[in-house]
Amino acid sequence: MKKMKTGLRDDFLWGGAVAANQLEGAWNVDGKGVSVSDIMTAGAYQKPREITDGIIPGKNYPNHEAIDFYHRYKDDIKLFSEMGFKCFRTSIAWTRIFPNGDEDRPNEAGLKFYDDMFDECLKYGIEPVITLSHFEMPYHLVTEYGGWRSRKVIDFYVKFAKVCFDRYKDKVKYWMTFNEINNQITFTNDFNIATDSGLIFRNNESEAEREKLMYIASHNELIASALAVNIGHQINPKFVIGNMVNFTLIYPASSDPKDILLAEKSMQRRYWWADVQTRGEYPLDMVAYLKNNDLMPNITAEDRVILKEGTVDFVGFSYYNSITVKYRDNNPEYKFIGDRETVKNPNLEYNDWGWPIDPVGLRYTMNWLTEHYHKPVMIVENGFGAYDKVEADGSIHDDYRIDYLRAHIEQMIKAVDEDGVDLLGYTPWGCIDLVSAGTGQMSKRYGFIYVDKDDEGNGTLARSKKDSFYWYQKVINSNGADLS
Ligand code: P53
Repeated sequence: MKKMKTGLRDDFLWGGAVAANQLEGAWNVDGKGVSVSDIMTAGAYQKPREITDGIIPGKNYPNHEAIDFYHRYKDDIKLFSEMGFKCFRTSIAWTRIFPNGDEDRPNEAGLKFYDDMFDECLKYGIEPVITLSHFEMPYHLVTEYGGWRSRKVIDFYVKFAKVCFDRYKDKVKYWMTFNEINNQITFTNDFNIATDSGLIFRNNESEAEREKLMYIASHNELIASALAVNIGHQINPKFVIGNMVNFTLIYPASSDPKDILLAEKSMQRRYWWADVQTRGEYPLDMVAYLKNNDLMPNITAEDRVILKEGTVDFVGFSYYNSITVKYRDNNPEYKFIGDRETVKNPNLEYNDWGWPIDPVGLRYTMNWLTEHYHKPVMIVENGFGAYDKVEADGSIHDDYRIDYLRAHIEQMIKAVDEDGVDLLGYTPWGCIDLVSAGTGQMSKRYGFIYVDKDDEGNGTLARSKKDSFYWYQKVINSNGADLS
């Protein structure tokens, strides 16, 4: 059904989202160093990616070539502009700017690439929305410093942020400090903790040791994030700088009060990073948890000032799905680690990778974030990973993707129109097919634009338009009024 008008702002940022490591390729070109994502092999559904110690010849590292955006960005950005994008969310590969992370001076060839790429966006009136760290820290910082467990990494990150802010201050207005900083709550998952914090465990560290290190690393990242926000605002007071959390809404499995309390405790444990980044202090429930479990990182008086002075302007979040948790008697502390508490939600359908589909959860999420943080929000990832079929004539009928996005955009507009949420923009994930972060597959596709490449790395890399391309073009053109 057609609606005549939505309450979305006139300057609403419709666009798409990607991350440098998942599409640029050119992993060792123009002085780029090795990042954490460069040492991850291809996995599959329920087959985790291997995190190798450096690059081992003969293994398949899908991020090395990815979709070669590094050499094809002009054509790709032209396609984005054809869809009507108002913004394009990507990240700056830290290893293009500081190949090892601890150099004194940045790599000019890396800086130049982003200058040219941002110019290409601006040529079409597309606003770059930039994540500073998206799962791609220099691997050297892992081997030499142990990743974010070291406070020294704060200085390296802040230097990287400052170089980027200075260089691109007239080209980029919207920034985010760390992608999905809270994924590491599932610290038993090697991928999540390596990508978020560069914590790679090779010595059978216990769960307790992992958890402790995760809170130390997180604290260091939060200090780095706050310092970056503060410096960014000094460099250009017009900068709009956000945090970024993965929002996986957590429902109780039943009306049993124990399930409800577990869901609440799980939400506290999963989202406290955003509390610190928006309010500048640790929430009381986390202070209690960290103290009671001997997990409290060393928080200095100076740290407290830094956190207060570096709060964000908006809350960026990704939303793919909700999860549902069930209380078990062997969990009297109402701990949340991840899969252990998660049960299937009989009210929802699941995609081929076991992710539930829950558009109403997006509206709930937008309400929750607004009520907790009182800041504008931006949906910087949302989307449907699916296998696509190319027909004999080259067309791709991805109506399942259109259905998913339509249902989510409908709920997004209700949250604005009926619930008063202040929403800056919407950038669906993987607007052009790229390497899946979680599995390393090409075949888990999100794009409006198809890329001819398979999981073994074969294909021409040619781009083509899916049905969803034309659909999203219409959505943007009508500012969300025409979702048919
Ligand atoms: P893929 C796990 C859970 C939710 C979001 O994920 C996640 C992950 C990591 O896999 O990551 C975000 O590619 C992330 C993107 C990622 C996207 O979601 O595993 O910010 O880098 O590609 C989708 O299907």
